[in-house]
Amino acid sequence: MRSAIFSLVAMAASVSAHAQVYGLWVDGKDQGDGRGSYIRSPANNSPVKDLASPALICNVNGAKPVSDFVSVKAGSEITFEWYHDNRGDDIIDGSHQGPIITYIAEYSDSAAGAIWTKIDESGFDGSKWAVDKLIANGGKYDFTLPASLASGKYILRQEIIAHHESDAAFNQNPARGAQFYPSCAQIEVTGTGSAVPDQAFDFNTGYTYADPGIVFNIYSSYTSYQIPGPEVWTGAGGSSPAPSKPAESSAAATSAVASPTEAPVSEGPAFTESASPTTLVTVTKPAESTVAQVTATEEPAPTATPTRRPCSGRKGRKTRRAN
Ligand SMILES: [Cu+2]
Repeated sequence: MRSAIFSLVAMAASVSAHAQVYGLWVDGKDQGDGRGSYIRSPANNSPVKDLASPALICNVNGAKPVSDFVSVKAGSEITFEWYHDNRGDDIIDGSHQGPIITYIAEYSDSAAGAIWTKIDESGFDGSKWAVDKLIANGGKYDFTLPASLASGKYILRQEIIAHHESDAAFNQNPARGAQFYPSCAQIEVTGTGSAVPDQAFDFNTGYTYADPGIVFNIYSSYTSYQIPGPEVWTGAGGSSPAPSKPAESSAAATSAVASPTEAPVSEGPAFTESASPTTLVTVTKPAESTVAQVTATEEPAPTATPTRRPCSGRKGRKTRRAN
């Protein structure tokens, strides 16, 4: 059914404006290229948009263990280092504004199910998005691993959610929708803590198209943003109380946020839909035929809204087809 909606029109080699993770730093120390060794790296840097897809958890290939674990002490500062096409480049297109959220789960091969706990989040602070800060910081996003965390193997999952096309819900308009960039790293935690992350969050059921932080119109005026998912875990203990949501994010989303059911309709005119399908589904493996990773092209330049570039346009660089 999904494949009937999509089309294979957009075959052009994709110079996308997306992002993925190169590797981790621990307490300021570069852990080296983690792609395919301790990062369950996807085949490319394309987003996941279908909330029902297993790829929402740890991206395409995310259910496959990789060989290595990064050793970290509980309480360490961890950095995910993101990039666009090459390490240290422009990181991600500036249009891809949105939050950066980090979760942890006790290690499992599949990483699936209600096993996740949120340990860090950064959304919109009133003037800047987490993604703006990520770009300004050369692709590096830092957070602190809870000091109370019990030792053992875990999966750390950090995601960018890009909101440049999320005025509509993906399940109502597959050409649009929030773009998720999940990245999962395998770590082994040492220390004497005993806290076990226990939020039991499941991405495929916990993230919904009714979340105001998932269907969000970034082109409206807004002063706050409600980060999706649970509150940051407070069971971590540690030396200081774990922060709950920042005040700005717990405030109700502004009226600028259209209600999920109305968004696709009311926002329609602002983004004229292309008559030609623009999304390519790559079925990566026969066994994963339900894992439809949306790749390559995204929304064509909205004919009625020339003010924002869509995913693609990167100045002075290889151009990609705008179909
Ligand atoms: Cu993108």
